[in-house]
Amino acid sequence: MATRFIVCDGAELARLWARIGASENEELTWVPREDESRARPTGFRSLQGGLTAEAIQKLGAKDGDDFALVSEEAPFVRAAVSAVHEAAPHAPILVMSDKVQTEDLPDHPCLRGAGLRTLIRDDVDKEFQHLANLRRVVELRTLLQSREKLGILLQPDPDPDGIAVGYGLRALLGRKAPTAPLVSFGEVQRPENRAMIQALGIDVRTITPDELDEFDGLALVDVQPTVFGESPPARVLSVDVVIDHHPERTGYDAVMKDIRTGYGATATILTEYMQAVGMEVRPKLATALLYGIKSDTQLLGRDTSSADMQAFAYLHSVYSPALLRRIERPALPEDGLRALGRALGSTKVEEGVHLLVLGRVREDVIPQVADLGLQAEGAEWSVAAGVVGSDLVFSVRNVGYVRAAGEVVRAIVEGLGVGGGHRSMAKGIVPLKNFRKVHKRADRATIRKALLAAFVRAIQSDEERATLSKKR
Ligand SMILES: [Mn+2]
Repeated sequence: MATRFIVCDGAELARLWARIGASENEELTWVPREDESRARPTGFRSLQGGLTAEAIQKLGAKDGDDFALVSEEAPFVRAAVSAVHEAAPHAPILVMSDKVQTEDLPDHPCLRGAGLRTLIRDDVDKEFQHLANLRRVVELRTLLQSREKLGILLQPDPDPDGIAVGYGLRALLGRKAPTAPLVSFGEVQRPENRAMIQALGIDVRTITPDELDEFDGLALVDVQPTVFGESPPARVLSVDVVIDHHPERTGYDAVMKDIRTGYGATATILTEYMQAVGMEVRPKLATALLYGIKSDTQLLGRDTSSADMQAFAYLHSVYSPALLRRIERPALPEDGLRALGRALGSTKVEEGVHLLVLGRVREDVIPQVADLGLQAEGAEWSVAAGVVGSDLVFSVRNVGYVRAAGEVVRAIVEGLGVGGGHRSMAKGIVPLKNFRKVHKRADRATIRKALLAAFVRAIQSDEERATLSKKR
């Protein structure tokens, strides 16, 4: 094992090091200050002859050994760097100091600066953050433990973040679905989100505001009461708990509120709670929370805080990749694959747009085909369209450096249907009767022609606008 030579400046720092607890492969040396010659700290030997290359040489460093210089004084560190460099030219040096900056030191090919007390301080601060989270959990548990039936209310058409947090809160409280169901005023609609609750086996009950009466406890997660319309039901204006990351709203009472607007996902708050109590996070729950963070931050893209990154990293060590794949890539039905085969049979990338028209398919096939379509050579945009019920539904993906997909889709569906999305993904829905009003028919060829023309037009007009605004 490589040896670490620890060179401490004075008795105080040597004792500090000794208290932290030296590792067995550390060779402890110190350079006494003027009045310290008899104050030798236990376990340390003094550097014979002071801070010189000869003294360092006598330590007998071999190839692969490291040096740490522990000091708050720049002259000491400078002298030590030179001495070590001369005696052991290839030995890496770690300078541990809160005051000495590496810029003030002589050039060295392999030197790194680190804090000393600040290293411990960072850990201490982190622990106090855990403690603050622990306090929240204790509050939560105390507040809710005597409630017979707790409603965990999500926003209407719950998204993965809300679902994961509801699921996680229930686990944190040690409850099961019968005494703490996840409820919502509007059912889970997006096919991706349905795939999530299916893969995880989570039940989200759709209820009416009146049905809230059956609960003697109410917790809102990833949502705040005043989101439920102009005049929300009275029951939601006075609740027990709100845990959220959306901008703080007023006009309601909550016994306990934990709103962290700097966070990209509420799932991050829940993950911190679990870390704070030292709860074992099972792969299923970790997968749900990880997916919640991933989808709310668009894979740690915009609006991501370092807290989200840390929670994500923590969850990443326990989640189930197989389960996540099942959520993100739901199994494609055979007729969906055949529809894809027909569409691919005559596929063509035109003006950077790869458009695949599937005909009548199950809705979750459409976004998956859009993902796939973007892999076509020359495609900057991928559009997958299909007929679901009485609507024409299309999913859009782009390579990211072109105009925002959401804007393009909004331009296309204007006056015809609904649509929107983000920079690189979007979705549009146009009722078939509206489509027929404009295009007479709604067969695959007509849909293809109409959508392609609309996309090329929308993308180009966006580009023109972009060029114009640049010129200005
Ligand atoms: Mn959220």
